[in-house]
Amino acid sequence: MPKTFFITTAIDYTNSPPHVGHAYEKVLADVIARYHRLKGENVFFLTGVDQHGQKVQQSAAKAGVPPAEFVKDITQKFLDLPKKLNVVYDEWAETTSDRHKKVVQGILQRLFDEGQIYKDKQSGYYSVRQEQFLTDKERGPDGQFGPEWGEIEFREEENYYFKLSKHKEWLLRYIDNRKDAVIPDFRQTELRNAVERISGDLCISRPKSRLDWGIELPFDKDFVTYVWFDALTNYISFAGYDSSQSTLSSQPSTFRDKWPALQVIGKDILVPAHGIYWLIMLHAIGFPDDQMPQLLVHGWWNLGGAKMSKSAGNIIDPFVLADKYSTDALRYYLISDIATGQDADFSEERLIERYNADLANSLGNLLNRTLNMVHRYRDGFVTRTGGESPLAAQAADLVRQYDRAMSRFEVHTAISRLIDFATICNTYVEISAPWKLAKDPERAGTLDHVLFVLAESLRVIGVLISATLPTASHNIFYQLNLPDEFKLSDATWGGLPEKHRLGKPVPLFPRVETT
Ligand code: ME8
Ligand code: MG
Repeated sequence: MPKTFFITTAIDYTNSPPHVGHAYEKVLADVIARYHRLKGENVFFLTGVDQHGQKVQQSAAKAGVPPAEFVKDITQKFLDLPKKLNVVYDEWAETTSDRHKKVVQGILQRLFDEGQIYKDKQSGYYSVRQEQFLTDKERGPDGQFGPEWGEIEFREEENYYFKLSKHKEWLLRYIDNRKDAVIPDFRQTELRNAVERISGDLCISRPKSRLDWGIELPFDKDFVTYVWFDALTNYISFAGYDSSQSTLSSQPSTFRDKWPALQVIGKDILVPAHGIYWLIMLHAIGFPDDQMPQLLVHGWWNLGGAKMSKSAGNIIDPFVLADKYSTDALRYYLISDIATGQDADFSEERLIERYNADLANSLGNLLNRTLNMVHRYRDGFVTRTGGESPLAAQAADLVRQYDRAMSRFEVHTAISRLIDFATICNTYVEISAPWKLAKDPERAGTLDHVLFVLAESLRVIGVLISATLPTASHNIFYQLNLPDEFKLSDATWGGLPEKHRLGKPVPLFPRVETT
C-alpha cells in the first residue's frame, strides 16, 4: 500500500484568538496538502490547538472563568479559522482530550520506568513570560536578563527532569547525516549550532500548587507535565500512536502507514522545541532515525517591521480580511507575498495591490475576455484545429516548474509561475487580436485556433491553481463547463474536448476599488 502523506501544523496556543500568522501557517500546510491530493496521494493533515499551560491558567483567572471554559471559547475561534480559510484537514488535535492524555501519560510512565525521567531540585531565576528557569547563558552583556524575559523571580522547586543531554551526540549525528532534516538549509544550520550548546536536562513538570491546568504525571499526582510532553506529543497521539507499544514496528498500521510527518512550524519554535526536544523525545521512545519528521520552517508576518503581538495591540484578524476581500484573496496574499522560510511585512494595501494586479487584471481578465470572445464570435463553442501553439510549450514548462517548486515547498514560486503564464496568455490575446480575426472570414480557422488554445490554457491554470485558490479553481471549471474533478496529470496540454461549449462569463475576481 502506498504511504499516506502526513502533514501537520503547530498546534496553536489558546491563550489568545487566531491572528494572520496562524492563518498563514494553516494555508501553507493546506496548499501543500492539496498539492499532494492533486498528485493522487492519500493525505493526512493534522492541525489543532494547544490548550494547557500557565498562560491559559493566568488568562482564565484574569477573565474570571475556569480554564476549561476559557479554552473552549478560543478553541471555537480556531475551529472557525480553517473553515473560513477553506483549509481542509483530516484530524483535529485538542490537548485536553482523553485520547491525548492517555498517550502522554503512557509515554511519561515508560520513560520514568526506564530511568529517563528523574526528580531533582532546582533553584534560580525564573522568567514568568517564557516560563523557564534562566541560566547565565541568558544574561546580556550587562549581566542582566533582557526585557524579552519579562518579569523575573527567584524560585526553588522540586521537579521532574527528562535526560535530554545524553541524546545530544545522537542528535548531532542525525542532523549531520540528513541534509533535509530541516528546510530551509539555513534553519538546519541554526539548529545544529543550538544543539552544540545543549548542556542540561529538560524540566518537564510543574507542581500542581502552582499550575494545575495540565496533564497529571502518572507517577506523581502532585505534578502536571509541563509544555513539551503535553504539546509536542499531539503529532503522534492524534495519528493513532499506541503508547503501550515500545517499538515502532509494533505500532498499529494506521499509525505506521502515515508516519513520519512533514511538520510545518514557525521559526520561533524550531529551537529548542521541535528541533531539539521533539526529535530527542521521539528518539528516546524508540523512533529510528529514518522515522524522524521533517521540519519545514516558515518565517513570520510582521507589521511595520515589528513583531505582531497581543500586548503591542497590532494583531491582524484573518476573519476580517477574509470577509472583506474573500477567502481566496487572503489565501493568495498569504501564499504569494512571502517566500517560504523568510519573513514578510503584512500590509493591507499590498494585499489589494497584489489582488488587483495578479488576480483581477491578469488571471480574472484572461478568463473573462476569453469567454466573452467565444460567446461573441463562436456562440460559446471552442473547436480544436490542427497546428501547434506556442502556448502548449509554455504550459508544459509551467507544469514542470510548478511541480518542481511545489515539491520543494516553494509555494510562492509555484503560484508566481502560474500568474506569469496568465500574463503570457494575455499577451497572446493582444498579439493574435481575435477582434481583428473575427472581421476576416478567411481567417476563421485561426480564430478557432486562438480561442481553443486560450480555453485550454485556462483549463491547465484551473488544475494548477486548485491547491492555492480552490474556490477560483472551482469557478474556472464551472465557467469552462468542465467537471471539477481532476488530478495533476490533467494539467497536461490537450485535455479539452474537440468541440466544447463554454459557460457564461462571470467576473472571477472583481477589482477592489480603493478610495
Ligand atoms: O507556538 N507569522 O503556538 P502559537 C507567522 N502552541 N507565523 C506565526 C506568527 C506570525 N506572526 N505568529 C505565530 C505555539 N506563528 C505552541 C506550539 S509546540 C511546543 C506548540 C506561528 O499559537 C508559530 O510560529 O504561539 C507557530 O508555528 C504557530 O503559529 C502557532 O503559534
Ligand atoms: Mg508562540
